[in-house]
Amino acid sequence: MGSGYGQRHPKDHWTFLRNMIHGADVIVEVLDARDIEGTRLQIAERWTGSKRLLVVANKADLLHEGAARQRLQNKGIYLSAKEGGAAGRNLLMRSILGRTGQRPLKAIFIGYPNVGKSSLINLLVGRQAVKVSPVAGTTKDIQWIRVNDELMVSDYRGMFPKSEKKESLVRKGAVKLGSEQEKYAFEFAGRALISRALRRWLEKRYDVDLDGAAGPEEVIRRIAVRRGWLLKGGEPNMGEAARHLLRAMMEAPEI
Ligand SMILES: Nc1nc2c(ncn2[C@@H]2O[C@H](COP(=O)(O)OP(=O)(O)O)[C@@H](O)[C@H]2O)c(=O)[nH]1
Ligand SMILES: [Mg+2]
Repeated sequence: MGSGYGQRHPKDHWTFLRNMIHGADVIVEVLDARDIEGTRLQIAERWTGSKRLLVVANKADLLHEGAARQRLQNKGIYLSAKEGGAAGRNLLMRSILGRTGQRPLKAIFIGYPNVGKSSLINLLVGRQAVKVSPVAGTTKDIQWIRVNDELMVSDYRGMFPKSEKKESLVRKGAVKLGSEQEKYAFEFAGRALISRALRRWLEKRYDVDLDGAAGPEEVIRRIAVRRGWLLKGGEPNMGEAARHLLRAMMEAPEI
């Protein structure tokens, strides 16, 4: 595939997505508000065309307080499936219905794994209509859900370009991690050494002082000691701390 898509997800998944896009009235592309550019599915945007596309930058609650928000293409919106409440639900509803006069309208939610597609659908429906999970890759099959007389919604499995590197998928929370957890926790700790804002956020989260930490290992060590994650002999339990750190990474203000 010259487009660079389709290898890690079998080709059928892209074909299926393309067919779904053709069959839908509105396509809601869910992005991570912390990485707008990095979580776009550009090929799907091309299939969609701009008229039917609604861009939703989700997880806006995780952004740094007062962080500048870039303008989204095509009157896209910032939202938090977690904290949006009734106002968020109304904004999403109005934005979808405003794309076209078609009624009932069929909207599909697409995007990277773990950006909050299922959570946004649940926000719309007002109950746990689809499964939400912190683990990437849980939405497997298609189901149309009726929100009301005007709107039917569905989500599709999380997708990402074939060319995307494992490191960046981990950073975006888009892949499940097995034995390499520690390695990526170290990478995250390393980013906290470069970004002062991220470091401050970690310090607050773990009530720990990270100033002057020489490297990622020391960041993790200080957190382990501060939180009492220790091995039998009293040595810091780096594995335990790394697992906690990876969970924190999902909620960090920068990814
Ligand atoms: N903080 C925050 N977390 C969210 C938000 N939306 C979803 N999540 C969390 O992100 C993870 C993935 O959500 P999910 O809806 O399953 O994503 P999907 O894979 O795109 O369907 C879950 O742990 C959700 O609780 C949001 O707006 N803010
Ligand atoms: Mg899902």
